[in-house]
Order: sequence, then C-alpha cells, then structure tokens
Amino acid sequence: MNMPALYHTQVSTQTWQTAPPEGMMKVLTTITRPFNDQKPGTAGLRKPVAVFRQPHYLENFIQSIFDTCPALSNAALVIGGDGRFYNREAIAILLRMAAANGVKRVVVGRGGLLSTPAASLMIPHVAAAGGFILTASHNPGGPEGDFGIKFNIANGGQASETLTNAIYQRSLNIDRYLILDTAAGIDIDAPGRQALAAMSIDIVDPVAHYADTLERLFDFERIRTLVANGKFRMRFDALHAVTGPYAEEILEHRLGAPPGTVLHGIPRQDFAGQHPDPNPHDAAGFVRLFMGADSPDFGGASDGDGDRNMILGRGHMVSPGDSLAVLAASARHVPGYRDGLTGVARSMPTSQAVDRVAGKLGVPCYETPSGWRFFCNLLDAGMISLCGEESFGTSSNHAREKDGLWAVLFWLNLIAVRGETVDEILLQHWREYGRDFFQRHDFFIADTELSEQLMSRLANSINTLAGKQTGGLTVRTADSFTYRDPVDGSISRNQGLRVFTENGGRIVYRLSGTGTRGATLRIYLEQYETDQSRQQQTPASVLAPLARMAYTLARLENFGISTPTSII
Ligand code: G16
Repeated sequence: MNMPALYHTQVSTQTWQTAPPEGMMKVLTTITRPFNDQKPGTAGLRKPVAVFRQPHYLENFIQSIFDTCPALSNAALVIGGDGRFYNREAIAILLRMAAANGVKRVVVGRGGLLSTPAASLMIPHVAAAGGFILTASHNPGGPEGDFGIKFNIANGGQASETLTNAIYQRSLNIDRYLILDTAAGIDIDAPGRQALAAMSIDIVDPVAHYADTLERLFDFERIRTLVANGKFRMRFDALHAVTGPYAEEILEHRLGAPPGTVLHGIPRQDFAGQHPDPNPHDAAGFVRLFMGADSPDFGGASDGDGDRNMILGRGHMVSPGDSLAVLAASARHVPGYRDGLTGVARSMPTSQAVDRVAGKLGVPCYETPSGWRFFCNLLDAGMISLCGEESFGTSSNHAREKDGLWAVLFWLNLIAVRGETVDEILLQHWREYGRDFFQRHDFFIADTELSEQLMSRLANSINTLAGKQTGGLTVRTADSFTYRDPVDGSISRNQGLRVFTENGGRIVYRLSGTGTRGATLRIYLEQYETDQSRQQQTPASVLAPLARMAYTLARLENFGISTPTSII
C-alpha cells in the first residue's frame, strides 16, 4: 500500500510557502481563534448543525481533544456516528485531522455508522486509544437539527468530567489546528483497508462485532424458540435512526423474527423529521400500537444513536426505573449474569426501585449524578454489574455506554425463560418489592437566565424546606446532591436538588444537560407504594399531590411557568 509520509511546515495562513518534497503529503497548520461555547454537556458537545458548520468550529474542538490527549498520536482510533446530517462531512474532516495529528490507524464503521454501544465495544476490541462518536443522541437531525461529537477513552467509556473540562479549557486558548492538505477522498462505504498519508483506515462492518457480543451474553436458543412458536408477536421501532441495521441483524436474522418485526429500520439523515427518542411523548405512535386490542406481546425501541431503550408490553410501558429493577432481580436467568451481580447503580433522579432489589440481593447500590460517565469508574473497578437511568438508559459491565438493544434482548431472554408476559413480570415484581410510581415533568424555558434564576432561588432555600407543609404533604428533608466517586474520590457538586416527603415521596429538580437551545427544567416525581391494592393506580393520579408540591416549592408560577412541555 502506498503510504506517503507527512510533510509539516509552519505557515501563518492557509497559503503554502514551500512545496512538499515529492511523495509527501502536506499538513496544513491553520490559524484559528477560540469559540467560547465548546463546553461539553451531559454527553459530549451538542449544538445546532449551523453552529458546527461555522468555519473552524468542528476543527477547533477536534484539535482541542488531540492537544489534550497527546497519547492519541501514534495510536489507533475508532470513528462512527448515528448517520445524522453532517455525519459524513464531519468524518472526512476528522480523518484529515487524525492523519495530520499522527494517528496511526483508524477504524471506521461502514457508511460512517456506529451506534454508541457498538462504538464503545469496538474501541477496546481493536485496542484503540479512544474514539469519536458523532451523535446528538435523541436530538432531532437534519440541516435545522442538531449535531454532536463525543470523545470516548480506551475502555470505551465517555471521557471523565476532568478530561472534558481540560478539553474545554484548551478550546478557550486554541490558536491553530492541523489538517492534511488533500482533497483525496476516503470511501467510507467500501469495506477494507485504505490509507491517508501514513495513517491506515479500516472500514468495518458496524454490526457484526456488536451482535456477536450480545449473542454471548444472552440465551439466543431460548429466544429463538420463543420467537418461533408463532404465538409471540413483537415489534422493534428503530425510529429511522442507527439501530435499524443492528435490530434487523439480531432480531430478524439471528433470532428468526419475521421480516417486518423491525419498524422504520432504514437510518435517515433527518430521522424522517421525527424526534428519535424512545419515550411515550416522542414515540407516541409506537406506544399506541400496544394500547389496542391487537397489541403485540412485546415491544422495544431505541434512540438516534442506539443507547436508549423503551420496553412495552400489552397495554403497558415499563418505566425505566422498574426495568432496571426487574433486570437486576432476574439477572440469574441470563447466561451473561448467571454468576450474580457485584453491585448495581442508578443515577440520582432514577426511581429507587433498584435499591430495594439490591437490598434483598445483599449487594451495594450506588447513586451517581446523571451522565453515563459516572458509572464508568464503578464498572472498571468491578463494583457494579448493572446500571441504569430514568432517561431510558440501561446497560451492564459488557460495555461502557448504555445499550438499547441489550435491554431489549435482556427482556426477551427473561420472557423466554420465565414463560410470563411483560405485565405478569411487572406485577409480580411490585408484589415482592413494592411499586415506585414515577414521572418526569419537563418544562422548556426559552430564557436560560430565567431557568438559572429559578434553580438558584430554589438551591438557596433548599436547606430551609424541612418541615414545610404543602397540600397535605410534609417535607422530611431536602438537599443539593453531591457525589463523591468511591473509586477516585473526586467530588461533583450541584447535581440536582432533592426533596423527600414524610410519606415516602421524592421530588428532584435539575436542568437538562443535553439540550442545544434554551433550557429544560426537569422535575422528577416518585412515590413508593407497598399496598398491593393500590399498586394498579395510574402514576398520574398517585403523583398529582407530589406534582403540586413540586410546582409550589419551585414557585413556578412566579416565573411564568405553568404547564409541562411533556410528562414522561
Ligand atoms: C445523556 C447521557 C445520559 C444522561 C442523559 C441525561 O443521554 O448519556 O447518561 O442520563 O443524557 O440527559 P439530560 O441532561 O438532558 O437530563 P443521551 O442518550 O442523550 O446520550
């Protein structure tokens, strides 16, 4: 293979002052100025496409990563994304910058596709020093939509807060970036090895390694039998996002589900104009399929980049906190977890259902801030086997990201082994552990300053709330959540405000860290119920008093906020 060497020269503009010696490729040192808004949020840098397309914007951020992580030079990297608008252009820039920064080898998902969990698995599989995942997750796509970039480290997990802060600091001082001066295109649709200067590029099947990994964790034979009996009907909605090819390979080809089981399986750059988030608000059409008399027995859906999941049974969506608790309680039925769990973890706003399971199993349960990266230290240290979040994310120690199809297969494995429906499994779980009614009320606030005022006013009064009575409920205790990482001792403050009531209720307030316009206030409500005769009520009716208290304590009306944008 012809691999020309690199030729560096110092330039102060994009005009070359000297020609490269024959057979060498030029590295262009482009002078740039910092942007001041490149601080990664809950999971990477997410912005409207128009922001990313400004001259130098993407390049500045990528170079800030290369400058902060010198170990990436001379190493291997994984690159792939959820296929959204601007994915291909961004990959072309990334490849030219990786070559210019001395990266030796890059592994790219064919077509530029890699779901977030598949990329997380691929990074350690090819012994890469890290990976770039091009995604804005569940945010809408297309020219008017969002784009995003996430940097994951050698274990496949998201960069820590310390690292993302260092990258951000670098982005505030950046004055140049390196890029290969070539128009030579790389064909990311052609499997096999190509080269860009001294860097080799392997275009790989984005699905095979991921599917093989899941096949080792779950009892595919039992699931095949369930699917083949002809009575069991399931649907998976890929929402025209990245999981289509993964779900078709696993559910239809390897497990034998009939063609058509996977809905909206073709990834589209704009997700067909939809919001690719598997929840009852954004995937309402799919949820409706399960509410009628002709409902399938089982449903799953995933988001833009394949890390979220929604689980449905006949007439029922499984609340993410319940799903995590059920999986933890039944893990022994699944080959990959047959030896038991070392521990479990949930993000703070997630319902406490899994805590009750951990208590009974006699294993520790950790409460972390929102953001998958907080689970990674615990996973690396072997302290937890399963973890999950209210935001429709669940996964295990097999990866360092949440994994949508993994959760779907876990449920299928349980149904196949237990011979029970989703409903039966849930009801039995509530009988044994009690039910945590749970809802999230989201309020879009166009004025970010107003949202910050609201939160800081509440934060300032949080320590005075104990004993306060509203609508028949009394505050037992209230605080601002601080996390101390039990592995490295790092402290993360201001991770949400918590209010606990005398009757076993909990309210949590935080601002979303994944939006790209305005702000979203999230209010999480939870009420624990052990009385079986009351466990069949709807979350809306059980949580109504708590919602009233939550709105009153936050003085939403004073801020001109009354109706939630969505209730999930
Ligand atoms: C991301 C993180 C999740 C986190 C979620 C919270 O999800 O990966 O760990 O729970 O954001 O979002 P917010 O800050 O908006 O509440 P994803 O699927 O967007 O990558």
